Amino acid sequence: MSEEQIRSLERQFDERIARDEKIEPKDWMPEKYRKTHIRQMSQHAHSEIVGMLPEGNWITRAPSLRRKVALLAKVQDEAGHGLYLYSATETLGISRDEMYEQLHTGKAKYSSIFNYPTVTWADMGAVGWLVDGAAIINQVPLCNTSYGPYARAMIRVCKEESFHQRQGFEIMMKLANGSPEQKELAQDALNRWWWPSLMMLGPTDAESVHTEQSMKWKLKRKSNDDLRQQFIDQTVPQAELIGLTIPDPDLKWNEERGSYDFGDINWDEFWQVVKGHGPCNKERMKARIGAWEEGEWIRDAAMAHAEKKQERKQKQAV
Ligand code: FAQ
Repeated sequence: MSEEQIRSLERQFDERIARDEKIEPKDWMPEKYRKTHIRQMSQHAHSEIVGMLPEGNWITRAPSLRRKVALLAKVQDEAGHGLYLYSATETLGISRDEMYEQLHTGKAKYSSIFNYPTVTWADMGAVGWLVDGAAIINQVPLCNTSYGPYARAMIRVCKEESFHQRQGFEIMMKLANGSPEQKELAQDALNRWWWPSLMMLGPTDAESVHTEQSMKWKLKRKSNDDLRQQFIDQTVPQAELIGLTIPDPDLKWNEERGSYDFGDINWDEFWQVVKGHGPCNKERMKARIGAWEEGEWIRDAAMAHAEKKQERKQKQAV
């Protein structure tokens, strides 16, 4: 293809983005657009799959049948989200095996938030309320992202996330209105999950290397800082409603901005976790790599079965 032809395709592509048209797998797209989507979408898929681990830790210890059923359903939903997202990413020309390889070798990231431990039952409340709450705020704009398969996957994911957020908030509400010990558990979980939840929405806009280009391509519709502010403004009144205290002495309503001012985020901690030095990074990777290795026999068996079925079909056709 000549340079002139490429420029013309790029122009047409930019016009389609400006008209808010969805880009579909077989459409022409700039190589960087394809690669950026593979990066973000595969990391999103990995986050859903790794994100099953902190909550999976509590399924056998849920305090009642009702709580167990809800938690089990939630963790299964996260598996489903990971699978839609891997499928959507495959439409960009990368195989699932390559994506797993990138996760297992540390080439691909997954969300920092899943490298924190879930030490009490109240953490199931905090994860649902705060982590899924932040995930919804980040993902609702993605329902309108420019790449069709990603946008469509996000619509279903968001519907399920809203159930997740509510089940978490309900756990927190119940604990916060329970005995003094239960309230303390809820407050302790909020204290531990608040700051990592703010970090989860990504580095500040000034530090975010991808935001500018991703906003131009309408992959991202809102910046990391805007989403963080939205999350804080939405969550503070919820904490007040159930009588819990956000662990930030600098948190203050700013009448002029119509938003909360908040304290400094420990970005050193964030980057340490992203680089693999968080409290549970090693444990999470060990669990994922272990599952992949232990699952080899079943992948082989499924392939052998599919081949036999195909052979039988061919013999019958003769
Ligand atoms: N953790 O330039 P930016 C969920 C990396 S799903 C680790 O701002 P971007 C559901 C970033 O990748 C949670 N790394 O990047 C659930 C980049 O490095 P790279 C996941 C992070 O892409 C709930 C570098 O820093 N959600 O929670 C993080 O424009 C409960 C520079 O950053 C998604 O993935 C981080 N927190 O903005 C499941 C949503 N933040 O790639 C189970 C889709 C940034 O160049 C239980 N993703 N980095 O090596 C996005 O919206 C974006 O990718 C952002 C980051 C906003 C996460």
